[in-house]
Amino acid sequence: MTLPRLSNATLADLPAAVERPAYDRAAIETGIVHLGVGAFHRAHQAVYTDAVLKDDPRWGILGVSLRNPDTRDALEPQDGLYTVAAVDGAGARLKIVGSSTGLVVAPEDPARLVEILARPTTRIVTLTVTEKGYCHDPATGRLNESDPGIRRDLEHIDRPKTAIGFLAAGLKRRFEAGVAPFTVLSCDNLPANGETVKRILSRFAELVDPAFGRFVASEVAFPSSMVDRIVPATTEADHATIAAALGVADHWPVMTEPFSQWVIEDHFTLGRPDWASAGAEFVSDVKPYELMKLRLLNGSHSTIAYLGYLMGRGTVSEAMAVPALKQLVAGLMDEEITPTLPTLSGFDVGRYKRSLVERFENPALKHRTWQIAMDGSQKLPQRLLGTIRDRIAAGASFERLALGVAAWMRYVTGLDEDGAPIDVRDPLAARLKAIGEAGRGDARHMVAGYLEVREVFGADLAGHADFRATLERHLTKLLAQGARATVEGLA
Ligand code: CS2
Repeated sequence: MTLPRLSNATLADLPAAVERPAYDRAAIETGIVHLGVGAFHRAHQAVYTDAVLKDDPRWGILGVSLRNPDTRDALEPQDGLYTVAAVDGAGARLKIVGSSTGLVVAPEDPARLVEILARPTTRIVTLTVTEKGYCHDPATGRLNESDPGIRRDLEHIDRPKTAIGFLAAGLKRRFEAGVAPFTVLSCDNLPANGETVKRILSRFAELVDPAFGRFVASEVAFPSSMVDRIVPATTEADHATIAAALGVADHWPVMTEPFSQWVIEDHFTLGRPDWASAGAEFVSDVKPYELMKLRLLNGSHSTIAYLGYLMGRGTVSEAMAVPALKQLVAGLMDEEITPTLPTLSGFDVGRYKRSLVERFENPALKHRTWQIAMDGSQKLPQRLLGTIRDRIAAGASFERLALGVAAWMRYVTGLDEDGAPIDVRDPLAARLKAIGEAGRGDARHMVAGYLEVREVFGADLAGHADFRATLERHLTKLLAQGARATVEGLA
């Protein structure tokens, strides 16, 4: 039997327990353009925004895909509506989110998107384009001027391809027309994401035209934000579960956890939604929140992902079921990460860590270790390497942190512990694999090769003898005895 499709017309037929938009969708205006309408955005910012629209309809979100039409093709026939399922061991809570005012596929008509970005009614441009979407050097946080996308966009600023190119093109139009700039709000897991995107975009703009560069650096607001919600990629099985629960078909539901957090610097030049009424926190400095989250949550996540994958554990909750790995993560957080964090008054870090363990153990979330393992070259600097730098500066140990890095080196060789290929997804995948091959199973050579990847490690860590020796020791053991024995030896 073919089920009818989720849409404005079928909203009224949904089971009573399913939450749905509490406002007139026809009255919503577009105030935000969002670049990167992936699962994370749809389960996070779009949900906070959905909650404010009944009181303030000015902040609907026009979603932009920078690459492929999949999201638009799935959601447009359902009027931009989709399900967010918050799941845990106790069950699922379903909500239909209606904050989308439309979906645009940038490569189909880049000039049109530039025109939308230039409209005075576009007051905020938000981004979740993942770490690599910033076309930067992850070790320094600076624009990578030899990135092919950046070079291309500098030549064709009227029809860009990259997120940085689109932001610049929209702002340039406004600069030329005397229209106040939109606020740029990064929602990616980068350190000081506002300052980082400001540095990258100002440099790009300067290369286009020095006067425009000064405008971006001085007139555009770039609040930093800390975003947190675990949102694994949706599976086929999820589609069936959601359809059974709704009685209508949703071609792209999003599965997530009940937890959600958003901490934002309150610096918006053309206004903003009252996201605080939906639970977001506005602060003057996001840094302590961001360090805590990137290091404790994401640092542990990456460590669990590489070691768990190598142990044959498909999901984070399965990896956490290995007692030695769970213990390793506890030691990593308590002994090596927590001492590097600034204290936040009124914040209970012990409770935060306990809740992280529970979140990682959530049995209903099928969060693949392979998914988190992606793009490690872009993630390691802010997740593990900054913490290692702080530990080195304090003369303190970094054994478990370095094991996470060694496990990444083992993983990106592209062969698992049974000799089967690993589908390594990373902008540097080919180079990383070649380094692994050239090392011929010799940990010393391999570590030396990987440390040469300066855009990840920087010259300081590459030249640190103790860091190098610790990596060699861990990698030797990972290669000879496997991840499980290595973790058991350290936990
Ligand atoms: C994860 C994050 O995929 C990953 O690298 O560590 O997406 C993580 O789930 C989120 O940052 C949680 O807020």
